[in-house]
Amino acid sequence: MHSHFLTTSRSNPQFYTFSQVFDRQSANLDPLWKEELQQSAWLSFWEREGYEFLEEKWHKQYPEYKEAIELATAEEQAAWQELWIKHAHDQRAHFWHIFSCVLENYERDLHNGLQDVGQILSDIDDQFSYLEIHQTDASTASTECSEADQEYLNNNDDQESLGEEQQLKLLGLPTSFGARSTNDRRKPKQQLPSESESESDSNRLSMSNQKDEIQLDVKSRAIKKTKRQKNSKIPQFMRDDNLLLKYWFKRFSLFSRFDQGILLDRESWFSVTPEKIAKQTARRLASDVIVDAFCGCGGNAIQFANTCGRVIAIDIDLKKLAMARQNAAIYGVAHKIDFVHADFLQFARTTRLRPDAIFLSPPWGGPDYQKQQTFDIEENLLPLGASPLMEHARRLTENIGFFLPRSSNIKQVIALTHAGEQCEVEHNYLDTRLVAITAYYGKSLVKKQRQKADK
Ligand code: MGP
Ligand code: SAH
Repeated sequence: MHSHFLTTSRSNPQFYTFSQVFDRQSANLDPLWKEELQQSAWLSFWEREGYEFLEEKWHKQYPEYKEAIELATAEEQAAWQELWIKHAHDQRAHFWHIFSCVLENYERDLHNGLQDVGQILSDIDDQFSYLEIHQTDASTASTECSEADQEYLNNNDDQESLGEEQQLKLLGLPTSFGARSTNDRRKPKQQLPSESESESDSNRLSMSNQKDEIQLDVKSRAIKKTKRQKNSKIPQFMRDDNLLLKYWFKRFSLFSRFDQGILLDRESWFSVTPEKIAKQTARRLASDVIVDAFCGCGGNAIQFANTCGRVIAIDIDLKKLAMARQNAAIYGVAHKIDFVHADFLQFARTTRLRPDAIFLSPPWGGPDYQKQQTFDIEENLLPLGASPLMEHARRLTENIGFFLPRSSNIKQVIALTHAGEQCEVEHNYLDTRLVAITAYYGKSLVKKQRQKADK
C-alpha cells in the first residue's frame, strides 16, 4: 500500500512503450527479436524524451546555470559544457538501467497476456522461448529487478533526493561516475571530470550506438518551466472515495495542465488516458480525419488534435462532452475538435463519414476490471464485445486503434485481425508499471517491423 502511494503520487512519470506485430497464425519472431526490440525501443525512447530529461535534471541540479552562463568567460563556458557532457552520460546510464527493468517487465507482461493462447497460436510459444521468460503468477509477479531496484524505481524520479551511495549501488556505477557530494554540486569548475574519466564512463554504458547520443548544447535551448499551483483542492467527492483518491495523486500524469482548470467527472477520473500515453497514440494514429468514438473528457481527443487535421469526438454523455470541450480549450485545441453527442454504435450504423482512423476506448466496467486475472475482451467491454465493436468501426475505416486493459487476453486481441493481415500490440508503461495496451489494426497503421525476417 505504501509503495503504491509512492508510485501514484509522482507527477511526472516516465513513459516507455514496446510493441510487437502479430498475425493470426504466427508471430514471426526470430532469435534476434529481443535485441532488436531493445535497441529500437531504447532509441525511440531516448530520442523522444531524452533531451527534455537531461535539461530538466540539469536545471534542477544547477539552478544558477542560466544566470552564470550569461556572464561566463569562454573558459568558464567550456567548463560548463564539459560538465553538461558528463551529466548527459550519467543520466543516460540512469535511464538505461530503468529501461532494462521495464523491458523485463514487458517480457513478463506479454507472457501473461499470452498465457491462454491455445492452438491458434501454438507456434508462438516456441518462438517466445527466445525471450527466456518464465511463467509467473500475475498477482505475485515482480520484475527480475531486485527489491532494491524496485524501491529505487518507486521512489526515485529525482536522483538528487537519493543518497549518493544508494544511487551508485543501484546504477552499478563506479564512484567516479555520477557521484557528487551535495557541497560541490554548485561548483562546476572544481568537479569537472578528467578526460580519461569521461572516456571510461562512456565506455561503460551498456549501449554504444552513435544514434544514441543526444547532441549536447544546453545553452541553445530555452528551458520550459511550468509552474504548478500548489493549492489545488481535492474535490469533495474524491476525499470520501478511497478508490478515487489514488487518481488524484496522479492528476498531472493524466493532464500536465491539470491546474489550469481541467474538469473530470467520477468515471473519467479512472478512465482518462494519461497524457503521455495519449500522445503516443496520437503519434501512431496521425491522419487527416480521426474519430474518437468514446471521447469521455477528452484525454485522447486533445492529443489527436495535435497530430490530426480534424477530430470527431463522440460520447454518449453530454456532460462529459462539455468537460472535454473545456479541457480542449485549456490545451488550445478546441477549435480542431467536433464534439458529437451520440451513441457510437448508432453513429457507425448511420454515418456517411469515412474517417482515416478510429480510436476505440470504451468502458471496461470500471476499476473492477482488475479483478480478472485475464480480461475477456469479448465479455466485459461496454457497450459491446470487442468483435462486434470492431465490426461497427470497420464500417467506417480499417485503420483502428483499440485501447484495452493491460490484462487483456492477447489471443482475443490478435483474433480481431482480418485474415491475411497483421495487428500490432503496444504495451504502454509509466515508469515500470504497465498501464494499458493499445492494439492497432489496418495495413497502413501496423509497423512493418518484421519485414527483414519475413524475407
Ligand atoms: P487503473 O488500473 O484503474 O489504474 O487504470 P492504475 O493506476 O494502473 O491502477 P493500480 O491500482 O494498478 O495502481 C489504468 C488506466 O487504464 C487508466 O489510467 C485509464 O487510462 C485506463 N482505464 C481504466 N479504466 C477502468 C478504463 C475504462 O473503463 N475505459 C477506458 N477507456 N480506459 C480505462
Ligand atoms: N479515452 C477517454 C476516456 C473514455 S472512457 C479519455 O481519455 O478521456 C469511455 C467513455 O465512453 C465514457 O466517457 C462513456 O460516457 C463513453 N460511452 C459509453 N458508451 C458509449 C456509446 N455507446 N457511445 C459513445 N460513448 C460511449
